[in-house]
Amino acid sequence: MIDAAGIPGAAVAAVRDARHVCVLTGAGVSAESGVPTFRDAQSGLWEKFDPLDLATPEAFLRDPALVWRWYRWRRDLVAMAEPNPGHVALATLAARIPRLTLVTQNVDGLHQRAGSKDVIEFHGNLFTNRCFAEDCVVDCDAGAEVPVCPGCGSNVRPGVVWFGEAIPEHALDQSFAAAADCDVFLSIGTSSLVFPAAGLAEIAKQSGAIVIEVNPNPTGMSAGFDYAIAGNVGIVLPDLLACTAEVE
Ligand code: BV8
Repeated sequence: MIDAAGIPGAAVAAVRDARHVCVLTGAGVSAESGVPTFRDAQSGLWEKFDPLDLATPEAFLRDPALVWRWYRWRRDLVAMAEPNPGHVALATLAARIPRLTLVTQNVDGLHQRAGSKDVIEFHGNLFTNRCFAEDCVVDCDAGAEVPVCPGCGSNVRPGVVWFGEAIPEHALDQSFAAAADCDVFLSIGTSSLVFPAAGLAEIAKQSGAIVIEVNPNPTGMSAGFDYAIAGNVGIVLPDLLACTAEVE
């Protein structure tokens, strides 16, 4: 049975009857909130920059002011964004099933603003500031061109995980454990290109979970999912939520 949104009935039943659902979200979940995905062509001034070049410690050491201009541009974009129906559906689904673990690669905080609790921020958060030398969260004058640590005077950086940097240990451990324990793994709005986040689906599959992808475009991992639902989160997730609400 395929329902109106193109969600296979067996996928709906798996989510509805799951003891534990683990969700991994990527930039595609925030696209309908007006936040460009990580690999969409960047707009305006940032068009000539590749995010993969800017989101690195090397870029920050080379030109901290440039990197801060990029992150401030993104902070301003996100500050104007609102959670979309996809974010809200995930927050609502969590209240409807026994256990939902939400792991996000996004740094925009929109899941939390939509009401999701205990969000695991696998790649950190855009709005926190960390001392580059001490690697601790600091309060600082974020308005300065390159904020400095009030404690040691080193440059302050945005509290995100850059390429080549380790995932925060707690986030990594919690996410791996949830992927290994869940009955259903939902991979939503991610190109599945960035590791170790993209490896969570395989951990879930190896552990016997039903793995489901939601993405309007096929990804390099689509063939490995039990269900690859082609669609935008703003449509598919509210429909999935509605289907799981239909009690027999
Ligand atoms: C690490 C924060 C080691 C910064 C980001 C194998 C194993 C381990 C590591 C690696 C490996 N192979 C390569 C690596 C290195 C690297 C990596 O994965 N590189 C890639 C490019 C190949 N990984 C790392 O460096 C990681 N660290 O491994 O450390 C280590 C260990 C110990 C000690 C030292 C080091 C760290 C990676 C973290 C990078 N930081 N973000 C910032 O945001 O500025 S990653 C960045 O990419 C974002 O977080 C983003 O979310 C993430 C993934 O991208 P997506 O979310 O998937 O976004 P994308 O644009 O690609 O795709 C969007 C999708 O949405 C598309 O598919 C589109 O079709 C879909 N979509 C669009 N609209 C919608 C939609 N879907 C649904 N609805 C819609 N409406």
